Amino acid sequence: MALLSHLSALPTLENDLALLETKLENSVVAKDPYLTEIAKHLITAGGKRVRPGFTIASSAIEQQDTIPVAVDVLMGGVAVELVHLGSLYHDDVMDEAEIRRNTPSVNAVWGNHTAILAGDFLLARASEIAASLGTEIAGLLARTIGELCEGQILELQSTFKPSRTEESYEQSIAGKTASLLSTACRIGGLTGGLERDTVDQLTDFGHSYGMAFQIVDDILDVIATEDQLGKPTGNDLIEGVYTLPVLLALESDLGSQLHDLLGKELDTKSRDRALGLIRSTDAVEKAFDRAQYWALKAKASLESLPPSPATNALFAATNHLLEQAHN
Ligand code: GRG
Repeated sequence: MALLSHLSALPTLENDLALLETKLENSVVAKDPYLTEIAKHLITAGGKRVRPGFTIASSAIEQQDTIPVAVDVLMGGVAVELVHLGSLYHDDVMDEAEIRRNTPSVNAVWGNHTAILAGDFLLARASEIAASLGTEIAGLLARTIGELCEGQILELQSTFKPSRTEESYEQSIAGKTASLLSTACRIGGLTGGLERDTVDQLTDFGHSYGMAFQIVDDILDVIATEDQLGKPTGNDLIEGVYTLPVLLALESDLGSQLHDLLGKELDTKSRDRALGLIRSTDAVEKAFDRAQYWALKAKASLESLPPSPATNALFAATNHLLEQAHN
């Protein structure tokens, strides 16, 4: 899915993202061309650039006319995308993932040790850029990296546990996903020189959008095809990560049948049975309602912002998110 389908209401974005792309690639050049190649691997493999797109759009919410994007805004976007990339390098090692962005993962090509170090290198470059944007942004990005780790550790603690609570799930996705989307928007507001109240509204928007974004991602893991996902359907189930639709199905009439299948490694047949059970309950519908709750909250945060092409783009991106899970 192209980013422009998220933020197409902002006509300047395509050009701004092209500028960002060059800065992103330049930001990971190392002394050693071998490390540069590894650090560029997932950048050149694609990705939607949702987070830098939100940084740029957030910085522009008071602009009615076409104004060239400021370098600090672009570099803020580069820093958030580098943190996202670093987390993907580490996540793929943890999941032993073979494919990312439809390309062999870094760990699959160069092995786990190199993938971890290259991920660290991306985080280091993100931190250096954040420091050049001032102490507030440096502190914010450092805190966000910590929140990603906290969210991921919480998820790890509940793998293969059908007793995982919905509260624990929400806390985990707030850390591993919503915190970076929230920070992407906040950095856009800060580098765009916006008023504190506006920056806070954008931060809240990013958090709520991020919550909806991860719930939709988790719904798709249950309902989408392997072709659409680029990985096996029910991959989270296989890895023992019981997401919201699974937890809600466990509370249903079919919950005890599902419970009997979970808590251990699944072969393809059991995975398909579990998916069949989940799909035959109202769990997906209920999870969608939860995504909708967060999407409405996200849009409520935008209500008091000035109407502009960028504000409209953030509204449209939120609506687009829900359409994905409702088809
Ligand atoms: C070292 C920063 C750091 C973190 C360590 C591994 C880890 C802790 C966190 C993992 C967090 C993670 C992978 C969350 C999933 C977030 C998510 C929904 C990713 C997919 O985002 P998209 O759809 O992907 O924006 P593209 O490829 O389009 O960029």
